[in-house]
Amino acid sequence: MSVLISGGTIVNADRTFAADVICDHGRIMAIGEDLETPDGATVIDATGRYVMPGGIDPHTHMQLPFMGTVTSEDFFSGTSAALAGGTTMIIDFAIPKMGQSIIEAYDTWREWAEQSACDYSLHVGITWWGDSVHRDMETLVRDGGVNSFKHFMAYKGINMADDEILVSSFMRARELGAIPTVHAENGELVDRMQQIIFERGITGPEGHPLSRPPAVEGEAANRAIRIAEVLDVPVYIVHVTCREALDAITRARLEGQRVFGEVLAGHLVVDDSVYRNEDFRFAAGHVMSPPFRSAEHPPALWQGLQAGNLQTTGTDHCCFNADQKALGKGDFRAIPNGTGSVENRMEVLWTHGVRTGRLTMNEFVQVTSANAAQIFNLYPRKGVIATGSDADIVVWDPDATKVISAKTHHMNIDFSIFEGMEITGTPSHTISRGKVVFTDGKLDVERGAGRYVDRPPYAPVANFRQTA
Ligand code: URQ
Ligand code: ZN
Ligand code: ZN
Repeated sequence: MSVLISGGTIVNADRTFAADVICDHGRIMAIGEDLETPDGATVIDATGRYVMPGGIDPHTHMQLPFMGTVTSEDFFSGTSAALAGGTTMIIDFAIPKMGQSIIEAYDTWREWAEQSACDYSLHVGITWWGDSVHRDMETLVRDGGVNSFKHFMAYKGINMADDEILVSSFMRARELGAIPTVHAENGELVDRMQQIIFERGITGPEGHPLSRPPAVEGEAANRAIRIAEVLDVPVYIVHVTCREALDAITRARLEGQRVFGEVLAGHLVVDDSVYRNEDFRFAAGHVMSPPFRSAEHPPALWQGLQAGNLQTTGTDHCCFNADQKALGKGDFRAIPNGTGSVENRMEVLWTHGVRTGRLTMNEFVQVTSANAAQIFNLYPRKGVIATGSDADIVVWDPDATKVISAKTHHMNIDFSIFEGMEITGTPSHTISRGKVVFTDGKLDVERGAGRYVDRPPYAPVANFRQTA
């Protein structure tokens, strides 16, 4: 089954050019001017449209058991929604319980993820430490296609990694040529602040951001970065939300350290006024960690993205419906943390990034796919329109408009953090593994059509550079 995309303008991270594209056997087979239509091919007229690599969302949580419940979005519904928004690959997280074998957790998530409609991969959480974790990290890198390990510096009592775990795991990642990633919030401080704020009688969602101020994130980001500096290992900070964390990343990068930062579409355009809304459902619908920040932070995050100090955009897609959020009525500490937007990332970035002049189209491709593909060693299989690359493509209509709403989105969540946002620029077609799966608003996805994508390790650093 082949597909010809004709008359469009290809936008890659490095350049923009007019050409047709032929896909077959799941790959991009040819790129050129006036290509002949292969026999029986599906033809997409992309005149006036942009042909770009499908998005890679490096941060999702489908089907995650968390805070006494399980996210409402499973791997099929979540990846289907991703495809409707032009994202053709997700990197989700296998998160072991304390004491659980990391291989067992990885196997569990691999099984759940088999339902995916698009390609996927898995970061693996390091939530505790022991000889078996040390050993199993190697197995996952060697045989499991894993080159990134995630550490939650927050969520005390659930899966928090203390400094001892960070040091052990970062060292091991370095030996294996894998990259450590961190959720940067000081979990001890959050725990204490939550208690103090709750005891002061602040029990509603407005207590959530008060218990996790920017300094809590800045401290943790800086600590993770400095640990990585001493151990001479790269580090990737997930969901950077504030100037304090961005400054820590920027400073380290200026010193030549290999530090990467991810920003979520939500944190670029939503601020913390949402938590002061008197409607519990609305305020709790925005409860995630780190929280949305006061209005001076989003412009700083845009600057970080523009300057290249933040390289990737994700969503931290982690959906809880209103009945799940209600678990925290009367105690903000029990509101399940998470919001959903895997379907909206590309259109929000285009509308608020490209159309405002903050990002060029090529930079849009960098921050929505190419950089993630390079950092997580998927490039050039993903993240570029090139002969031989996977046929994961989005055909972008820059003039199409829509209004985002939970009533019309494809995500399995009854709430949208972007409710009412006017969008200009959406996918007209999404192609996943060479198949057209989204056409002018209609999904044609298949459960289980996605494949696990191995991410090989980087050359183990120990091979060419000695630590002091
Ligand atoms: O912290 C995360 O990344 C997960 C568990 C989702 N929830 C959240 O509030 N960000
Ligand atoms: Zn997190
Ligand atoms: Zn997350």
